[in-house]
Amino acid sequence: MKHLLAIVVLFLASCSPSPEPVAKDGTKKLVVGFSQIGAESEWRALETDSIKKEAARRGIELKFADAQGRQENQIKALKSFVAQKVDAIVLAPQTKLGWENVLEEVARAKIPLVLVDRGIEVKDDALYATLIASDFVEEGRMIGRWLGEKTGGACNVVELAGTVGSDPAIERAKGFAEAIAAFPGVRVIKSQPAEFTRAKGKEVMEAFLKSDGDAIGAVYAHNDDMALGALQALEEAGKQPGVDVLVLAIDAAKPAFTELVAGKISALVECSPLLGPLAFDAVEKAVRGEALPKRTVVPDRLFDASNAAAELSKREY
Ligand code: GYE
Repeated sequence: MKHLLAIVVLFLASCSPSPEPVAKDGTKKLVVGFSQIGAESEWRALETDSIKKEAARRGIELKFADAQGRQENQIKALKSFVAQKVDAIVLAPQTKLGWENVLEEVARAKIPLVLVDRGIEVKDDALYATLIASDFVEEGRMIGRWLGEKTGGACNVVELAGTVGSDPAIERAKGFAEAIAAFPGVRVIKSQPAEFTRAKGKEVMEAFLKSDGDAIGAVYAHNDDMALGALQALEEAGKQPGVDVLVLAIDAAKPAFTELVAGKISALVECSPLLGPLAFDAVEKAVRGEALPKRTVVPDRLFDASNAAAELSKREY
């Protein structure tokens, strides 16, 4: 009889749900799922770090899922967050399309979803609470305008584009094209995706140098990492970046910023990856049921030889 009782008690204990996470002050801890794209760039590593640090600072339990560059893994992560009944979800979406079904599942479970860093296209904007990101079209315009003005309106450009179908790749190409349209002599002679990585940036730049060699006046890379890969390719081909070929990019994190100060990169537009504080302000408001603006734009600045050196020691990322 005693044995039977012990077995029943053990059984019940093993079936009881695990206790809800509790914060130091005794209130229930928020549990937030974060679906990250991967670790393709310096920017993304900085964003991951900012989100993890901010969650820890606020006593939020973060369930972190790295999709290793595959949207299907992000969709799986969202489904698993729904199954785990998290309080909110933060999503950095790899591509613009393909979210409708899984976001409907999230909405049915009444879990607020905050988009960070990239936007998506869905029929119904109510599928997400808010988007916190830079204005990628404007980033592209700023670089395009700079190039048009600095080159006196004549230059052949090769473009290293970001991940196909991603918001920043689409919008940075669009903004740049829009700005250089005012300078008919500035032309994109080749454009190819290089996945936002240094290795691909180098590989594609090598191919551009083979096909177009001396005709190339500038490289426009949709992010720092591809620009750093392009620098390597240029130097290995015996070209002097900043003199023979101008290199321009977006992100402006420390490794590329250092090359800007050294004169190898000629202009950078920043894109802040420090989204943790804004993301969790939004999460906490959404969980409380407060209204949020559909979009918060993170402002960006342009840096070149005129202001880079003074900025370097002040850079936060
Ligand atoms: O510019 C790039 C990255 O989504 C804004 O993704 C982000 C971009 C960033 O891999 O470096």
